[in-house]
Amino acid sequence: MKPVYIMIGGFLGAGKTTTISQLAQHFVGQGKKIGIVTNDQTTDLVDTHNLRSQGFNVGEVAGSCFCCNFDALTSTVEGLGAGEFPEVILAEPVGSCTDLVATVIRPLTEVYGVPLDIAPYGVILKPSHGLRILKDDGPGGFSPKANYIFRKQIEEADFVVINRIDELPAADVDELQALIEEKFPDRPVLRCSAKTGDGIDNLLAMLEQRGQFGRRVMEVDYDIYAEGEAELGWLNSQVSVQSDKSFALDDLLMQLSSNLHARLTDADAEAAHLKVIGLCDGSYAVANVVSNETGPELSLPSQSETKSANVVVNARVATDPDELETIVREELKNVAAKFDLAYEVNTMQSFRPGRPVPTHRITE
Ligand SMILES: Nc1nc2c(ncn2[C@@H]2O[C@H](COP(=O)(O)OP(=O)(O)OP(=O)(O)O)[C@@H](O)[C@H]2O)c(=O)[nH]1
Ligand SMILES: [Mg+2]
Repeated sequence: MKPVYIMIGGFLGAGKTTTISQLAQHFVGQGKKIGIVTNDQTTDLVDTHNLRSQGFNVGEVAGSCFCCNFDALTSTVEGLGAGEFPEVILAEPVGSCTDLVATVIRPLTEVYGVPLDIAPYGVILKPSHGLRILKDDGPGGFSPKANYIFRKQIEEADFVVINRIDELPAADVDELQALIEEKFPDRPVLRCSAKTGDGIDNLLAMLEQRGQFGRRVMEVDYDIYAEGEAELGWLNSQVSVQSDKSFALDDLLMQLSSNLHARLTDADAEAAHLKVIGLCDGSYAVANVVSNETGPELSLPSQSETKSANVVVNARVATDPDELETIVREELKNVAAKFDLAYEVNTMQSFRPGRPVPTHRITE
């Protein structure tokens, strides 16, 4: 049996990791060996910590995206099993990448020497920005160039998943579906909640289909793509905190996310995805901000009291990375003071991603 390769695309904060976790649980429940590949421009990935904390086998491509370091993707896939491939490989590309059919799926089929059973390529639509972007209703919080990436992601999809139906008004879901069908016809549209699991059965059925999939190569203006990516400032940091007294890990993460959200809103810097994970003694919590409008949420409470924790902050925000770093450093200081914590910033990287230069690009 060839290993099944499932790649789940979609914009920053769309719900890729949450969906992959649902899929992974399903396959593990079937007794299958799975492996997950995460991807980001630097190390210290909240997603990797999150999925590993759930007990999954995770390999990380850090330092460049799948498309620009195709060999890192394949070597990470090969490293997932001890000498043999997992039966199911779940891959999460960077949420600001597009052109993944030409630069990842086609090369996996046509260049990579190991035969894989490649599932249809699904892209998760992020409603908070999607509705505004697809309606051409103002800039949607981002610039037209970042919006270009959002649209291109949907254009190359074999199918589109409208996520977060647990909280979206039915009228919005209908409107989103109509917009996708109008602007990107011939792509099945699924409705799903990666959080509750609603609709995951339909997603699984879609992923089992085989046929004319992974073929939507498209024209991409790499100048616009590069500028759109660069407009989203990137920050990854890892901080250790400790105190003489116990503190509630969930409260700490929520306070930090709320402070950061308030600062970004004041600075008119739209969050594409801000995520914070706190890890302590076998327990962990995650807080996220997926748009300035929606604000912070504790997506995974730990209910832990602790005297020390490891906190990882990943942020993609439409702002200057130096300004983003200043905000994060100041709010770490403020929150540490409020919780009476000593803290140490172990790593802090902030930058604008460079121009994507794919290893392979197969458009024939
Ligand atoms: N209410 C609700 N929240 C969701 C759903 N899916 C994901 N989320 C939340 O949305 C946030 C982002 O989800 P992720 O799965 O981390 O998104 P992602 O696409 O992997 O994000 P990046 O890796 O940063 O691009 C988290 O707070 C999730 O808990 C959903 O179906 N319903
Ligand atoms: Mg993710």
